[in-house]
Amino acid sequence: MTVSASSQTQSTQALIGFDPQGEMPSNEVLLKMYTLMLTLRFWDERSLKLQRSGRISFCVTTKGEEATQVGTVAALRATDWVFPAYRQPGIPLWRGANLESLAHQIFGSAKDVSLGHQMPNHYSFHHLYYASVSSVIGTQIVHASGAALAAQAKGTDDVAVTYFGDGSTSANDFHSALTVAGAKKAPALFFCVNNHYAISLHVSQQTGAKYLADKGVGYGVKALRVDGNDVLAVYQTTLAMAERARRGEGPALLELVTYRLNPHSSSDDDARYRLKGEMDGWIDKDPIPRFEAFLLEKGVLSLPQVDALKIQVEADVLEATKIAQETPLPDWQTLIEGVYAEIPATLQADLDDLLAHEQGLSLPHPGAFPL
Ligand SMILES: Cc1ncc(C[n+]2csc(CCOP(=O)(O)OP(=O)(O)O)c2C)c(N)n1
Repeated sequence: MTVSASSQTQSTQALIGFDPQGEMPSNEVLLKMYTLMLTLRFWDERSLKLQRSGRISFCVTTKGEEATQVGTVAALRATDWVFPAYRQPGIPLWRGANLESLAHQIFGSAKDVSLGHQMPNHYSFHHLYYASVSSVIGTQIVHASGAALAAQAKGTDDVAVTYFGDGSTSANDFHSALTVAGAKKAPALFFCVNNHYAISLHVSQQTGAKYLADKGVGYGVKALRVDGNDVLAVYQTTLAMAERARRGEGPALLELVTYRLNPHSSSDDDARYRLKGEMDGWIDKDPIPRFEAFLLEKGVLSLPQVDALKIQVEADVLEATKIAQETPLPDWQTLIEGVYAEIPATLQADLDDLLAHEQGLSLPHPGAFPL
């Protein structure tokens, strides 16, 4: 028997775009989607400025990837569990978290739900069915398969979803999660946000697969490639795959093809590895102006409304971060609380030691810096 080399590497994944005949959100929802995309953009800008001026320690942004968050969450139920990576702040915001709670988290203020124990941008919104962010690449993918199996066992028609990057498809957890979900037809949606980079590693060096979506095929998981910069294409495909999963027809892997327009994080210098000229084409595909043009053309929004919205959203972001910056930090004692039922004497002794030193250190409170 002879096997041709081409048949082994062949891919059937066409890029899915917006279908004008497909399911459309109401005008009210379209406006909410656009407003959230703008909010995310201003949130990124503000976070980076806060980090660069030393007011917060670190940040990851989602510039360019707004449609992957907003298009997916708009198509889900508010009670579908989400297991995020660190680039999905749009999910809790869509589900009703306010900007202030995100701001408290990045400052690690006394009003942060994790009291500064997590890195900035590593949010937890359990009441919004949004699990804590883990920095460890890929761990959340298995959690989604587990939650999907739980929904299946309970006989509900909930789906569980997870987000991860192109680099995360090389993690062991990707394999484990898709293996079990495929075998058990678990109602899970796997959103692979292909932003083309895993820090400095371009996706072309990450895998020999032609497309990341192709990886789903081997697990018996429905696999699709979607234009991740077209919020309506993302919305329509997510809706269709969620309905399919709710009917018991199994999981789906959606490769959302997009591009990271900022460095990996505030600790990264992307000038050292970006391919020359690569960014330009992607700036032209920026999901926000694209969606804005659509809404203007359809008469959902007018130009004066767009301008007013931008001013309002920017002001809201500024106000939220101002409040968080002026909020005291958590009490030092909280450093050692919340893990042990009874705090070990050695830990308390360490903290007492730290407090004794702190008297002489005069650490600046982030709120001491002017905005
Ligand atoms: C298990 C593990 N290995 C390595 C790292 C270091 N690390 C942090 S982010 C990252 C790249 C992740 O890339 P990708 O999954 O494509 O997501 P993106 O950051 O592009 O959204 C790596 C390797 C980590 N956090 N966890």
